Amino acid sequence: MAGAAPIGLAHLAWPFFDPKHRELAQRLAHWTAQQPAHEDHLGTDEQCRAWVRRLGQAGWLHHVVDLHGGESAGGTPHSQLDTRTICLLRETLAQHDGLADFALAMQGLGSGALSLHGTPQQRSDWLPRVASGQCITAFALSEPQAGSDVAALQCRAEETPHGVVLNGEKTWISNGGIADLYVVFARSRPTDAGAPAKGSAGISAYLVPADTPGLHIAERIELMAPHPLARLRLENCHLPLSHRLGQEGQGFKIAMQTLDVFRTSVAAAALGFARRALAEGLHHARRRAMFGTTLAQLPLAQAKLADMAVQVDAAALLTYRAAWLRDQGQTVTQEAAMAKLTATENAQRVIDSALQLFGGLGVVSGQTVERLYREIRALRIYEGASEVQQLIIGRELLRAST
Ligand code: COS
Repeated sequence: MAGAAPIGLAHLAWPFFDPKHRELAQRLAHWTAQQPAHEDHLGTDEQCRAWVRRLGQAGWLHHVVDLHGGESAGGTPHSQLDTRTICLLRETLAQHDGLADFALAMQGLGSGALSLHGTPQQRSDWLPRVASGQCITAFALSEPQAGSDVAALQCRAEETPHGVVLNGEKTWISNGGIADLYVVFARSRPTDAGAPAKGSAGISAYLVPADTPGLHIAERIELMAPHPLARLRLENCHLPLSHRLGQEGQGFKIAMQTLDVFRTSVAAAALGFARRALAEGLHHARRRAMFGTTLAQLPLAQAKLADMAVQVDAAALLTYRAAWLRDQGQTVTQEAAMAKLTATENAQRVIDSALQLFGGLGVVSGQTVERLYREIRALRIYEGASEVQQLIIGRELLRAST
């Protein structure tokens, strides 16, 4: 991390973590410091592929993929994924390079439904290659008219005894264009009248290899902080029924359970970006001469740094709580939503404050704080916008109080 003081690992002393997490975090910090960052000459797709390869070869992707699966005490699928480990991975990688975090996270999100609901055959067909970085995955849920409102999705799956045929459109698909495997959510169950079932009922999940005839990359989408992203079109994609994940009609719950795991990790990534911004702000304030002293000695700058530190720790506490609770086998729908909401919103404020401390330099292209400013914005939207998290928290509160 050229230009900034190294970020400490003091939070690892907090009781949320076990010795195995502390050991992993030390090893990861050491490995990450030796990796290249922002290899812009490679182009976004190539950078992303390179990160997947490196993360796979170093063994880190094994932590976002569950080769064996399992159940919680209540009998619902509960993968053996260790949420605290995933959070530490994302937090650390995000401090180094947003694309490194993205590459790791999308291997997890893209294969999350397989980790949770895959049959032994489906797991062995795909997951070892996902974990080694040889197979890139994507989670294809959103549609032009169904982003926050997943239950409104229109993509059709016609199941017959001989297979399934998919037709429709998917958009905002991370890894779209470079993925080898798409997990596609589509409406499979007709109502009695023969029309598609409404709402969350009747949605199923399917494994769609990238070379399936009829699967097209309709458009590549450019973001302000680039990562591979595309709109997909599915035209008469024929698949064997063995490519359905879980039971027919379970797709909505599979999607929500997958998001329950990875939303907490979005919070961790935001925390990583915020920690980096705080470190950059401190480093700069100590060195910037101003009014006969340094910026760091000015009370207003100290107040800003103090606010930044409080927001980082508040985000960290909610993030680690959600991760720890899930690792105890608990359902964390509300806690994950609280963590994502707080960590992403706080990170936006922390990064904005860091940029303000840099003054004009902060908006110069290529400055770390300028890059962080572009990188954080999408996290308040993807995997459930802040407003969706508020909706989830509100509903959980009302449910618990009846
Ligand atoms: N785990 C398991 N089951 C869940 C669940 C979860 N986290 N959340 C909901 N369900 C179940 C419900 O229990 C309900 O089951 P029954 O029909 O058996 O009662 C069913 O799923 C429908 O749930 P609900 O009524 O809450 O559905 P809604 O359509 O109201 O859901 C929200 C609304 C906003 C919660 C949902 O659409 C959502 O999460 N949207 C954001 C999606 C998102 O993150 N998009 C980004 C895509 S990835 S970049």
